[in-house]
Amino acid sequence: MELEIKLIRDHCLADLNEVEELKALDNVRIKYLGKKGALTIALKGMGKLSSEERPIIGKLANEIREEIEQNITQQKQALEQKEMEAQIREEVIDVSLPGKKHLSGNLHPLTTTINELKEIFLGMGFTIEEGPEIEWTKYNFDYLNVPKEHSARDLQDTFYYKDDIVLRTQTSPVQVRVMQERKPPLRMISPGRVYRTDEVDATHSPVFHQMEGLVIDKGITMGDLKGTLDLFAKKLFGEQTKTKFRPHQFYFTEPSAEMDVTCFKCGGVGCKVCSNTGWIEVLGCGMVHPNVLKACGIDPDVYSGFAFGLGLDRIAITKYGITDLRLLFENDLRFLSQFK
Ligand code: 2U9
Repeated sequence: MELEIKLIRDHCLADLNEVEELKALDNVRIKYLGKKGALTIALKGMGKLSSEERPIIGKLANEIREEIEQNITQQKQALEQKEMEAQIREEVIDVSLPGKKHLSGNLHPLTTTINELKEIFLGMGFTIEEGPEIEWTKYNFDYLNVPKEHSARDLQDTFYYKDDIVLRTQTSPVQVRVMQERKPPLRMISPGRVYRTDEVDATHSPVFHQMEGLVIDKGITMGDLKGTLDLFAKKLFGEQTKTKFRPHQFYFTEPSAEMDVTCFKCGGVGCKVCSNTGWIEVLGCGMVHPNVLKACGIDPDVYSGFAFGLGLDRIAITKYGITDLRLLFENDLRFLSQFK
């Protein structure tokens, strides 16, 4: 038994000399000192020893276990030191090296424009409403007083999913839904994506962004419309901006108009941005047509309202001097990173 346990010690110390890393060290400890370890197993034979031999072997066995455990502890400290030094070597930071440039994204010019408009109307007490992009034709056309045979309903203008389901061509259905759900007074804007079967070119895209607004209350007049939209123009393009309204025609408003603002580039004297007119067309607007009020369960003899609609993409490309609408959708980082 003495020889046997000394052999086990020698083998164990030999194995310990081979150890290169902490995990292996633990395996050696288990192999010799573990429950099924060689030394543990050998010492199970202690029972067969004579009463003279037992204390001697016992003492030797404890010495050997002690020696092995000491050796393991030293090795462990040495290996941990070695691993730490390796880690320090790996993690050494050469502070003279330039830092890694973290490319931070930035808001898309469309998002910046939408947020700017939202801030202006929130400041005027408007709510921001959203609604489905896939819409019933009754919300996209019928309730908006668009005649059954109007070309806007045609396939070449509108994406049809089914006879009575389309991709919305404007965000007006959102206002209709709110007018049917909530009673006046109402003051809201509805920004969002709209779809029309337009060919893609420098100024058209089958998917683009609009923002419409609506005010419904007792005694709302064209004066309220002009005052509100004039203030909006001054907040968006600058306090010196002037506005003018030209008569126009929409089915969902009567009377209707289009609003121009003095060119923010040349202040109205005429330049490339305003094609030398001094004015830039910004939006369409009008007093909500009584048929639309009725279709939404609002009595046109008690309430009146005004509405407006603008193309967000057009506002963004005008404000940022972007010459091609497609740049807004092509996700070219060289273009987008200009708006940091
Ligand atoms: C309701 C009643 C009336 C929304 C309006 C316009 C005028 C308008 C165009 C702007 C640019 C469409 O994308 S565009 O080509 N829109 O000029 N939109 S009044 O009128 C409404 C909306 C909802 C219930």
